[in-house]
Amino acid sequence: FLKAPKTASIVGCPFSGGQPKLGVDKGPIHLVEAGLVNQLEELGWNVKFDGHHQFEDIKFTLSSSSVDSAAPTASSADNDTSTSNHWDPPIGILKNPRLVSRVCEEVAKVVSGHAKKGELPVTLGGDHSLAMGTISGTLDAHPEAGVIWVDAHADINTAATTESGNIHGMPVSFLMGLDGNQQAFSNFNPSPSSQTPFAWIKPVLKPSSIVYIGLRDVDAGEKKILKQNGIKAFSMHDVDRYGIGKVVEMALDHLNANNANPDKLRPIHLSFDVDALDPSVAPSTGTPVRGGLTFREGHYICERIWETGALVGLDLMEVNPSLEDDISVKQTVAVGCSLVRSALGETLL
Ligand code: NNH
Ligand code: MN
Ligand code: MN
Ligand code: MN
Repeated sequence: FLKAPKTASIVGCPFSGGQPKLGVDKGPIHLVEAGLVNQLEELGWNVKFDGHHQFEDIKFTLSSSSVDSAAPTASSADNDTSTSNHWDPPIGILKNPRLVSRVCEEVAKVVSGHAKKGELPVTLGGDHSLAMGTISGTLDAHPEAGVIWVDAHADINTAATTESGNIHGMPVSFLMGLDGNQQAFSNFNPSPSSQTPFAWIKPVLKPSSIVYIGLRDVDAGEKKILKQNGIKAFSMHDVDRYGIGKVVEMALDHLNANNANPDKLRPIHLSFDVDALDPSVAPSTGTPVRGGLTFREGHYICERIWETGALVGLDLMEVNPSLEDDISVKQTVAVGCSLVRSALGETLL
């Protein structure tokens, strides 16, 4: 008999508010224009894609409602749009907190909606702050899911440790409800028309429910957080020592050892920051760090996770088509599509 094809829902998120470089919002548009939808259909997927999500209405609502009273209002000239809007001034040093929060809240609803229908949400970024939305959405639909976070960076800074104030370096701390954030927002006074940014997030991601692969640029404050919380992380050093095959087995074992239901494989959300790859493989990204994953190592991770049959959510983040030359952009976009195909079952033979 014929098995009905599985459905993948593409969630295109042209959003760059979690970091200062323009262009990362064009990532999803380039990935789709490169033919991703067709490519997944050719793998046998039923692909749902009804256009990229527009966050303009969120911007409009925020900009037309008054700014929260506790926020500093003396902020910057109006022409300085790259860092902050007068309607979304920094909280502490966190940039665009209201916008990032509202966008992620919307993404969480979309992802959870798709996942609850039994579809596989494939979110295309956009910057990695979006993972607050995607992982909240996945955990809403699959509370027992574990996360594999592939990145050069740990993205676990809190409001107390971040040096940049870029929220794409912080999503994991909000998903875990770490202390440094509670404190920073505890004396924040939202206006009647708004709520405290990120208060909507249910901090249900347990430290034992995430594993990192590919780390090589982790801030001092983040190293402390990883140690204090006993979070499993495989750096590039570990990839060199054990090889990618062993590293992925150890990552899967770790998640499944912490499974509430030991007879069942744990559902997996894969959050892939393209900067995990070496800049020679994926040059067009905002914060490239040398010494990254090879083309094959990146693809192996995706293939092996697909092979488990446990994938319930996928993010491909931080492709920035405005950075580097045309050839680099093409290469990065092509690699992005190819990682998604691998995670959705493209086999070599
Ligand atoms: N750790 C730095 C920060 O918090 C860099 C984060 N940049 C990323 N993360 N691209 O994936 O700002
Ligand atoms: Mn949709
Ligand atoms: Mn990241
Ligand atoms: Mn990164």
